[in-house]
Amino acid sequence: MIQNTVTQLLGIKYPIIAGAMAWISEAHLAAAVSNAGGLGVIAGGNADRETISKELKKMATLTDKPYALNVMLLSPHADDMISLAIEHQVPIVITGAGSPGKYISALKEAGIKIIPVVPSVALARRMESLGVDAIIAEGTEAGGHVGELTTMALIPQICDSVSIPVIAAGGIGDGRGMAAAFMLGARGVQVGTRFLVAKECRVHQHYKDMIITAKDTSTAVTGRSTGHPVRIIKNKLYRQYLALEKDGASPQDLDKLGEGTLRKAAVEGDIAYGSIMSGQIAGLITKEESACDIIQSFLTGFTQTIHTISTGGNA
Ligand code: TUI
Repeated sequence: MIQNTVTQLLGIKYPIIAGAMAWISEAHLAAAVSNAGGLGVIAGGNADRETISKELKKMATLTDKPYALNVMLLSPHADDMISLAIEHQVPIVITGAGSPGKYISALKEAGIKIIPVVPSVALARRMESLGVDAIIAEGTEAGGHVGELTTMALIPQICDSVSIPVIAAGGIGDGRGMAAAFMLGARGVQVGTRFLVAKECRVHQHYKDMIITAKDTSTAVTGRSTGHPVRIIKNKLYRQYLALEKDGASPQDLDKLGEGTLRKAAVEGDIAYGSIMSGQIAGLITKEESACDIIQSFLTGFTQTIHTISTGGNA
């Protein structure tokens, strides 16, 4: 057990939170993470009310441990996701890709903890003033929709700017990364890419294989020019995107190329023309393991790293 402000706030054993991945983070993976002592998460993504309602019902049969619903605020179904969280008494709501401001009073009234993901100090401060319970500070190493700052630069600056607990995300794939994040002031980690290859993760096997065979330089960010930056593994779709961008395509045409492509990769296994969202840490990930083994290996690596440093040993 690691008991700190994050585990106490969330009622969990270990301060390890599953990163939400649209089309991927469903009840089986979420329950496996929660049952192993972390915080499992169901990704609302762009899904509709009925789809997520089913997942929440499933979740209630698979675990009695705390879990979170991630609400992607760019989704046209974001309002529905918040009302579902209240109806199903989801203990924690994590938000991404925007400000949860208009939902905070309703969530608080329902006794739901709220944790926004932020990519900058200004947003972290704004969220704290809105009364959120903690912050997930996500560096640009993360997969999917990302900000500009690295985890290394972002975490200490956010920790010095807010008084609520900070959870680090982006580029954290093992216990060493977790120890590094804690040294920068975080008291929890959010981990996405490593849980993509969990045995309980039902993403298409082709997607998992792309993570397992990825190297350090396999990912890139598209869409910085359109204002929708997304980190993916480089493939044919990526090269098509670059060619269009070079030809001076409009932001609308560029965004259109990406539509429906995450589903294509995650559900259909089209690794050539699907979006394989992944963090930069994919190069570190070499095998499929159970969610429980992933969490245990984080804890072993974390403890060993801190012990090695404090006793003057070498890595
Ligand atoms: O949300 C994410 N990562 C995601 S969402 C996603 S689904 C998607 N698919 C296609 C296009 C776009 C999204 C895939 N990956 N991470 C959390 C995150 N939130 N990163 C950055 C932010 C963020 C950005 C702006 C949070 C707040 C924010 O506020 C803007 C404002 O001024 O309110």
